[in-house]
Amino acid sequence: VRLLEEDRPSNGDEDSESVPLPLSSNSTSTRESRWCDTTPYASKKKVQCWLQLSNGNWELVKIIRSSGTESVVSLPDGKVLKVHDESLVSANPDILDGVDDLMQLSYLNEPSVLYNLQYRYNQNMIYTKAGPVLVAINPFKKVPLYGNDYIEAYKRKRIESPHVYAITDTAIREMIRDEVNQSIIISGESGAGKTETAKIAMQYLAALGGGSGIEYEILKTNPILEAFGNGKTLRNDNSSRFSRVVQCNEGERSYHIFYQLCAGAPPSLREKLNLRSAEEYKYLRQSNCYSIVGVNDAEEFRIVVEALDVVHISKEDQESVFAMLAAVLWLGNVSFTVIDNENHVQAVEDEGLFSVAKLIGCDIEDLKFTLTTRKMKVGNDNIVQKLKLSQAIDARDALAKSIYSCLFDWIVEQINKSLAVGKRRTGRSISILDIYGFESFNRNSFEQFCINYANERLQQHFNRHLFKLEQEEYIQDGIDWAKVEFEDNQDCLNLFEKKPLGLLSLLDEESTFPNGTDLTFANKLKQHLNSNSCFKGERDKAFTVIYDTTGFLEKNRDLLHLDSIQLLSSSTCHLPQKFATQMLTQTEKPAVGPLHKSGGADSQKLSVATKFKGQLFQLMQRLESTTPHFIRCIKPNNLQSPGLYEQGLVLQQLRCCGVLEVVRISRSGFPTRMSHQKFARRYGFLLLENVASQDPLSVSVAILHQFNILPEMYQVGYTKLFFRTGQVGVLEDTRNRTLHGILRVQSCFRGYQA
Ligand code: AD9
Ligand code: MG
Repeated sequence: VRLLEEDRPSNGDEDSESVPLPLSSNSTSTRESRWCDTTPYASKKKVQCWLQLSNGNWELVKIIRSSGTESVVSLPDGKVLKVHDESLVSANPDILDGVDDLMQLSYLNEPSVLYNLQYRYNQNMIYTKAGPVLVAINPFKKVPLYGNDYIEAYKRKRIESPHVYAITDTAIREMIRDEVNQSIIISGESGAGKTETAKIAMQYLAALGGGSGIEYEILKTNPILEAFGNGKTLRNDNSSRFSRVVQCNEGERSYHIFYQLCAGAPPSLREKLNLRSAEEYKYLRQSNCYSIVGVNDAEEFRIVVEALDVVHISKEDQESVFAMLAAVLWLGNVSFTVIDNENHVQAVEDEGLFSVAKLIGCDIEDLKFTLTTRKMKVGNDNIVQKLKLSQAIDARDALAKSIYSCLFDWIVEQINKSLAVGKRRTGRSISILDIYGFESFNRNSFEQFCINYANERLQQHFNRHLFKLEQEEYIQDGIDWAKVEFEDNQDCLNLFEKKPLGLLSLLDEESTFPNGTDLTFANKLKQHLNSNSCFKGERDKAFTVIYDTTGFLEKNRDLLHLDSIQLLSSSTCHLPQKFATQMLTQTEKPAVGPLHKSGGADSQKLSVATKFKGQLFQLMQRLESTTPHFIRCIKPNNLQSPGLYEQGLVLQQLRCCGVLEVVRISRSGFPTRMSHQKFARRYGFLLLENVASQDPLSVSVAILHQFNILPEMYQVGYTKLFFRTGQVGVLEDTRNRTLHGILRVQSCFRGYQA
């Protein structure tokens, strides 16, 4: 028995023109029926079960015999095995194959969830709801789910299958209905599809704006943001990154814009900037990768320039932007010679150095001096310290990074200005957050530390919100509900944020010690934090990240010298001057005054981690005042290849980003709910007495009695019935058996007629 007539999907507007859609199985309203079961393998009468194979994958097996502790099962390939019952996990009836909300599954266990997602994925149904959360699995190919026909269909509510369009539509409706700002929070691992998802959401907003609104203009600025903010990594050819100007791993690339400029700049610009091909710049050469399959950098450059025109960045300013990019590239080529036994250095006067001075608009002697010395305050005296080779390289790289980061901020500012011109503000907004997701590699460093910390904060936001929603629904429907205190990740956040003995405080403290090293830092953590269960990584066995503290202190200390900022402020060009001001406000604590007051006072600088934390708090504050909508992006394989679904990889992500947890948490309450009407309609025919004339609530109560559902296993709300996990399974089994019988009788009858 597959789809029964009454279970067929209803796309709302029945007589509306239908858009070609991928098959969507029994899509009923998302929250109405959610059946789950905590028992791993409850009934020996189940025909199908999940069995975990030695490679970790789950296989659907048929039970041939069961002794009570052991069962004989047959695998799809015909093999027959004897297994312990504990290794079997309940599988859902076929009717639930590919449901578009995981909450509709009778048995909510990992293999069932994995199977359901895979079932849909194989049919290009990459979106699935997990209750209130939208799960999106990266197809790594074009899927026929987008474009104007679809947008129109979602707008008119002709389609109800889960989609980014649908969630965006909900956000718009709620913004208007409740007059509350909305946010669409997209998370997932690198390469999982967050940026693409964000663009799809924007596409929907832009289309609703009729192709002329601010949303459309925002969409048009995408090439700029991607050129300056994205680069090729091993995980994603178009990865959103935040620091990769001076360091780049083998096979990866720096930001796209560098390669685009080198490949696409017209001759006059090349001459002005003394521009070479990408291969001639050390920063770009170090990773030994210059191109991306299927991408034409020169063509992309043209698109970016066009977009810069659109946001009204003048041709002069564009040239200044490109000059700054060239300055960064040439900075990487600046080299030093050691001049004494103490490893002190001098900058080599070559094309690199000259080009930097010219592009930044500063004196070459000043540049040489800044890159090789450091002004310090000792007591009341200003002294000049010569830099050693490694320090000079750090100073050079820090300058390159800062210029790039200021350039990025400046561009964003220009875009914002251009978008704001002449636009009426309605006062309400939808924010789309495309954030870097949890990362766990073989080796995890400071970057992962920051990224994962940010994700813990977001996770808390996610938890609080979803638990709250869940419980509010019980209260709204007036059921007897003792509030469940949920276990959140506050302990983990405390581990990061607690003062003075948290990861961030200890890191900052060690970073200010001249003699502090990554090792003394690691030892300090062990000494002070070993008693914290999160520190040991036992918070959740599914997710333990091991960080290597090598390089932590260096990355945390802001190596940009005030001398470098002063150099930029001495520039004859307006961008470097602006950047100098920008750097000062960013690197110093607010209390500290302007440039002239703080010469040499490096101790006043904020560490990278502290700045990061500040930005994170600002972000959270903004999100806190919005109604969030969550999208969890999942990467089905590490090869960026279509059609490949690796169960283990998907499962790990589902666990890490808390999708299964949302599901698990809902188990502790009354996760299955059905309106009185639906319940009465679905099971009423099983009643022995005639109830045709009765109201849905009375019919429902009669069903509950006939099937001996214990009072503590359900609650009757104003509009719905709420069940503990697994309760409806019994009813559903009976219903299926009965229907099976009816169908058999019918087919016999048809055979007889024929
Ligand atoms: V990172 O954390 O910024 O490194 P993202 O942003 O999660 O990462 P991105 O959106 O850039 O990943 O997606 C990676 C690639 O997957 C894209 O370049 C596309 O080739 C592919 N992708 C992602 N989503 C879709 C989609 N809905 N349809 C088709 C997709 N391809
Ligand atoms: Mg991205």
